[in-house]
Amino acid sequence: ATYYDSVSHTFSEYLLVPGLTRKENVPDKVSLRTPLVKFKKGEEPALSLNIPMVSAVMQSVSGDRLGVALAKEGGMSFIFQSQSIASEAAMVAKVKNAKAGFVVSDSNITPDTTLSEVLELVKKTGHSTMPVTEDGTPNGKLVGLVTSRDYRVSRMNGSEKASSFMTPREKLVTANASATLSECNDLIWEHKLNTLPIVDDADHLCYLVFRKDYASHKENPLELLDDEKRFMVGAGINTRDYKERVPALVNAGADCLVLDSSDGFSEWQADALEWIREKYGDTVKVGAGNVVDRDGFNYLAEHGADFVKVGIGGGSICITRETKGIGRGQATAVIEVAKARDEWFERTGEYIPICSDGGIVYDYHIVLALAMGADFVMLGRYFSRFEEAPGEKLTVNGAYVKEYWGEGSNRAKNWQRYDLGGKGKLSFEEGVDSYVPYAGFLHDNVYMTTYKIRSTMCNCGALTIKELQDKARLTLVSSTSIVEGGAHDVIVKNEDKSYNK
Ligand code: MZP
Repeated sequence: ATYYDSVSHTFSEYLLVPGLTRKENVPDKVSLRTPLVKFKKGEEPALSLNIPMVSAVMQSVSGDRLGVALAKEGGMSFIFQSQSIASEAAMVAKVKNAKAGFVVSDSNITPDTTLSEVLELVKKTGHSTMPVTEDGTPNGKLVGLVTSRDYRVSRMNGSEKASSFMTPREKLVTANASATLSECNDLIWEHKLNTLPIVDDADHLCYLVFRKDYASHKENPLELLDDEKRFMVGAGINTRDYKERVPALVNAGADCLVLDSSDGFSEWQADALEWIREKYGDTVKVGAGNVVDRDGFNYLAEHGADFVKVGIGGGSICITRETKGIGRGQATAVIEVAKARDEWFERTGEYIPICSDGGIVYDYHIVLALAMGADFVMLGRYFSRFEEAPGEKLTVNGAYVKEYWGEGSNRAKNWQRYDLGGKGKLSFEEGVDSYVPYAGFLHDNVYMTTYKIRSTMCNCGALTIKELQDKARLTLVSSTSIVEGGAHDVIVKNEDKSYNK
């Protein structure tokens, strides 16, 4: 046997030591753009992500609803492969066909339409809106409302205080209680932003909540709807039925595929990669994994993987280490594979992104993973808590929870993920079925998480992920200093258990 010289570590055993924060290091200026697939030195990757987060290839995580919500934020879902080929392809197609917005037009809408009538329509669609006028000017004849699906119906309840649910990306503009529709239009157009009217009762407009992510360069909101842009979506495949599954997913419009396996250092994965390359050349993008060391990375790189996924046994629902005794501390795995990726780049001029998969518990773990060399992270538990995740929302002991089950649990019946060429069924469980605390809507959580990532990057003096990787200084911490890192020796008032998540 070979023994490694050092122990393997998890994210919680590391901290970043701040670097010089220059004046330009402000969160709003940080770019989280990152490559998704391999590219040659001096070239741009064919696919990139705007935030370094993808959702896990899991039944309780990546359905089409979450796929749309995450794509809107600039990340990507990998639709789960432990379902029939037809239903996976249908989910992919649903994300690809989802529209960012749609027009509600009503013959009753005229320039004289009252605000409460407009609000009724807004409520009916339950979404954020922007008025469309015939000639495209604020005071022109109102012919419709462009609504996009990213606002929640609950926000339409006029009794809520707007400030209680606003994110830092939003700002309140107070309108006169007797504001006319055209006055509202003026405000909306002046700011060219997405807006949601808030009423104090059914009739009186108190505020408009503006979001800063409306395409401000678009003069005509109708343009937002035919816009050729479609949401990005990925899809999982396995090493058994890829000859049928891949063509169906490609036809459905999947942007990127990934081999979904707990241990990807295998000839089965090499066969699947080679088959895809033979049939599609480089036009179909496919990631492979999971691996935890240099040899595993090099093997998948040699067989043409577009990115490589890292991590065995670190997932929150995973019991692989306990049942089979295989795996490696996630931080150590990422550090070694990142080194292998850099050596490969030096040797071949080909940059193959790596994805740290599983074991992210706190938001800061994401920055650590990036600093250690990951190009993006894959998360299961994190996304399973959101409204858009496929799991059932239930109450347990008076608190809302969502269901979250592992692909290695009996419930998922995903034997293909653990397939070692055996008889085609799960022989023993490698995952558990669980509950996670319900955490609301994806948008609000991802916004906060990415804001934290940007903030930490500023502490490290980095405006890009590449700069973070180059500049980051990491230190191992003792178990006593981990205790020191939380609130300690005080009685915390109104403890908010989520403050450090
Ligand atoms: P986490 O984000 O919940 O910590 O981990 C999610 C990752 O755990 C998935 O992306 C996948 O790699 C892995 N996973 C999924 N199911 C199991 C299992 O049942 C598992 N053992 O380990």
